Amino acid sequence: MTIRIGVIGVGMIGQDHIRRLTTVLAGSSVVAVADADAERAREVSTGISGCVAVDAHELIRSDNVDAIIVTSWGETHAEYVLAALSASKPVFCEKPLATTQEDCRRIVAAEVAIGRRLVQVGFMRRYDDEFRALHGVVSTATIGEPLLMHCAHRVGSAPGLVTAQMVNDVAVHEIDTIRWMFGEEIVEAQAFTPRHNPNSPEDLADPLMILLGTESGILADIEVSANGAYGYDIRGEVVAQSGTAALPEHETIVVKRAGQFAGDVPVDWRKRFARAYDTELQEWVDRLAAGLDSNGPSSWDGLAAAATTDAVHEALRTGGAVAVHLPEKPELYC
Ligand code: NAD
Ligand code: ISE
Repeated sequence: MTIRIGVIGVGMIGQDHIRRLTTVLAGSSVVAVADADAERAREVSTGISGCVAVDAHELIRSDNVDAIIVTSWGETHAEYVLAALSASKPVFCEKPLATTQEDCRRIVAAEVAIGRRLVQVGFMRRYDDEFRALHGVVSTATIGEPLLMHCAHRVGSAPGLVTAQMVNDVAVHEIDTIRWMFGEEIVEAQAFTPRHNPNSPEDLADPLMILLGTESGILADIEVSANGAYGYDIRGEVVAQSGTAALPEHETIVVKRAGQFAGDVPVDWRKRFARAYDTELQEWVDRLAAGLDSNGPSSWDGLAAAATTDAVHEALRTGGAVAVHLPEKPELYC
């Protein structure tokens, strides 16, 4: 069975996902696209055989669309995910699930009312070979009880980025990674703005340091840098009772010559996580084709991430430690 997919939001990642669905992965076709920029939607549709450009809500309701991918701006995700749930259709939503905790709670409530896991959130690190290997070391207790995690999310340059996005769009990946790595909720957040990077606009909190505490007392720090200038660098190291485990340099050939060594740093997320995005979407399509609901990052994971980003924002405002508040976890996500 071929899954007929409609994509809402055909900017950078929307087009990248369409490329992988139509040229790399198996089992699906892209039959409709929508974008607030109708001309962009039309242009993208002309490059895909059998694809039409339509209004987003028409796309969701269409009998020709089996499943939906939402890759529009974060503020618009909740509207489309809720509409997909009203139509009882599976929906893959890029992160963040929604930009407010209230919207995430509405999505969780709608999904729980249906009683099926129809929503998957695009936390693709869970599909990355290197993050999976790190998770394997931690979950098999090879290095004993985990105590600390150091994370860095360094972006070479991010024109137009604002401080709220440093948290909701950038650090949100590490927030999900930390919950997934240790299988625990985050219960407390602090945030620090150290000496400002002169490469960045004055009103951007760059770099930003976030400290998160988990239920069992593991402490995780996240460095978020938006204008590090040297490339896209994602780092993660777990410190445990009897050893440490860290992500390697990503897929680089190390060249040694003239008394020095060198390798490539990826330019951005498209190169660093290319295989993870492939795996994430192929597994999603395969489960739908087999008549199975999603088993990937859920609406609950989206809500837990939003509760943590809210706490980080409050920590930035108040300068103190802020508790993360979550409702009781519904059975659907246990
Ligand atoms: P983008 O600006 O390149 O593209 C977004 C597109 O959405 C644009 O074409 C815009 O016109 C369209 N859009 C805006 N409002 C809309 C609406 N109401 N209805 C329909 N279309 C609308 O942004 P992007 O970099 O592609 O990011 C899109 C989303 O994907 C964001 O939520 C972002 O956080 C997420 N993202 C995730 C990853 C990842 O690593 N998982 C990477 C990049 C982006
Ligand atoms: C982007 O939206 C992503 O999600 C990328 O994975 C992230 O690394 C980047 O910083 C964000 O802007």
